[in-house]
Amino acid sequence: KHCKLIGVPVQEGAGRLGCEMGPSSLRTAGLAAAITGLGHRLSDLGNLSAPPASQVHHPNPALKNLPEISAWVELLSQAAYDASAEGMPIFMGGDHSIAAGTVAGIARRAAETGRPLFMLWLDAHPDFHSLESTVSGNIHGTPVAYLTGQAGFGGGLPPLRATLDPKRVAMLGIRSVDPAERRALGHCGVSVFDMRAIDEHGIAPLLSRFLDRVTAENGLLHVSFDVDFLDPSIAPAVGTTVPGGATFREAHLVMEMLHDSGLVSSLDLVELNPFLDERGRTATLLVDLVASLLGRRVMDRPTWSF
Ligand code: DIR
Ligand code: MN
Ligand code: MN
Ligand code: MN
Repeated sequence: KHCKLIGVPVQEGAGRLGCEMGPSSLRTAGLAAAITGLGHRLSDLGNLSAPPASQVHHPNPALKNLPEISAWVELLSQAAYDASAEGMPIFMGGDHSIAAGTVAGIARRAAETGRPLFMLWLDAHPDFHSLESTVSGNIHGTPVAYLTGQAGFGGGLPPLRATLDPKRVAMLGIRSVDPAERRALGHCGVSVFDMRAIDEHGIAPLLSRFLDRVTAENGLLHVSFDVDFLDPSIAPAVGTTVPGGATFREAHLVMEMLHDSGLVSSLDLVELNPFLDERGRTATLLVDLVASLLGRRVMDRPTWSF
């Protein structure tokens, strides 16, 4: 594989400062060496620079930093489109608002290649607010609604060249949903595997079902990984911790299964807030999870003879 690291130092979409240090922290934790150590080719394309804010006005006065985020989304959409011509882009956020741009560009690329794009959203939150329904005003709570073409983004975020079919989106790890998100998700076609579903069925069967669909349709798969997917006890460096998240083993299993599927064509690593980290602990865990996604394993299976 040819992996392309792209740093996206955005923090204006989150409720607190610090995510702009995410790319540095991931580099310091050894992301590049972990990837090349597995035999992959790596290009670190550096960090993108903040574009000038867009001229946008939206009637919702609660929205924070919309002109800045709108400009980032425009820039990222083009950057992701360009990077996805060849190889596997890995977008190092930055808060989750960056997915509005990265996935928009990937979706445009996928539409041109004629292959359906699927998305796996690993997060405590569905990020399914519109610019009208958000209560916090933090735009990192809105990208999935935007990308799937829901109403309520006109005049705020740039028009999409290609939308993502909500029936091709699966969310895993969900455990904090605002009332407006719950209503919108109820009838839109997105598969929401919340923590209860994981507890009742196990994470592997749920993920398998989704991956089988992607395989059957010869799809591309974008994975958007929010640090708060993980339980705060193993990943404290995120601004919006929610108890009861994915365990260390569940997270690695997801990544190992994604590797074995051979389906992942692009990745976001978002919401890492190094200011809240404990000596790089969360960044190091993310590096190890990416390694699992790219083929690190304990043994080459099967090794059982009885
Ligand atoms: C909340 C939190 N739903 C909001 N969202 C977060 O601000 O709209 N998403 N933290 O990852
Ligand atoms: Mn998120
Ligand atoms: Mn989240
Ligand atoms: Mn949010």
